[in-house]
Amino acid sequence: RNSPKEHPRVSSAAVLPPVPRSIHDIPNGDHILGFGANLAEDHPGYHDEEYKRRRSCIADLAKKHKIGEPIPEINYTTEEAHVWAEVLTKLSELYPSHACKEYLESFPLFNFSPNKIPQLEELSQILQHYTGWKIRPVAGLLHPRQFLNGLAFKTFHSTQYIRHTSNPMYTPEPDICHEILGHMPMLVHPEFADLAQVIGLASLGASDKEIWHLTKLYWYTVEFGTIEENKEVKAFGAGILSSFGELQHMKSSKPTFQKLDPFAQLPKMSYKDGFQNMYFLCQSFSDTTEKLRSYARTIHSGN
Ligand code: NLE
Ligand code: FE2
Repeated sequence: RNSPKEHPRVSSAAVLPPVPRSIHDIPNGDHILGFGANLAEDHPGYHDEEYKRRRSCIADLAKKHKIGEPIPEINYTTEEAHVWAEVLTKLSELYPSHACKEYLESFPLFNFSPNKIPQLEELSQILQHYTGWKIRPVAGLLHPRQFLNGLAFKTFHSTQYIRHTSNPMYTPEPDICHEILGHMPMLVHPEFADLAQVIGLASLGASDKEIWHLTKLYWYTVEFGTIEENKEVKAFGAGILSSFGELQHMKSSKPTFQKLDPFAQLPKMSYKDGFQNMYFLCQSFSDTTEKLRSYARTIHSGN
């Protein structure tokens, strides 16, 4: 009577990977998606063999990293340091008018300098100090299940290579500039950190379909979320905050804004088609976190 046929939820749960009990149960080496080592054809680094070699060299270090050990230091080249300097300098012009107040509050805690690309280990220690979060290096875009599961344990999987020099103002995939300038200042803010963790906790033991929906919720908040401040739109999503072009686009008359309903079907995510056409506009982090929690309850009450 307990046969899988009569209990479809039981049978589908049986093929899911075991629910991780700690960060040690989450592999970071064998679930890399997206461009990975083989950059897609429309990636700016696609025709640059040296760039690809450099990237995979940095990615290999991430694969070897063991939890508890310091994150390996990268000796960034002068060319790489120039990319960082340009990205930091240009973005800093827009932050005062385009970034949410929580971001602006946290930003000075990091003492970012155009002269040096910050190392993930020092950033991880700053996060630990303020919100107890940690960074774990990863070789590329991690599979959504492993990535979201990491958030449950206050762990942020981060790439360590840098975007291609040909376009410092936009990259279709995460790189160190995106991780640092987009995510780190937000993750030292407790209310935002809770929001991210709620999505992570919901992902523990979720079905593949639920993981997909949570990935979209993550995408439209942590990556591309906007927030209303005194009737103005400000960015809190890392994908906006790390791109000069996207920040300007967000404030232009082009995109539309919607309220987020975590129960509704969410639009398809786009990685490579340039800027977002639509952003979800939040009223506050606590309000959005509550909405996400209500959705999360439906996942874990299913059986
Ligand atoms: N478009 C962003 C940037 O240029 O920094 C990266 C988005 C990664 C999801
Ligand atoms: Fe990101």
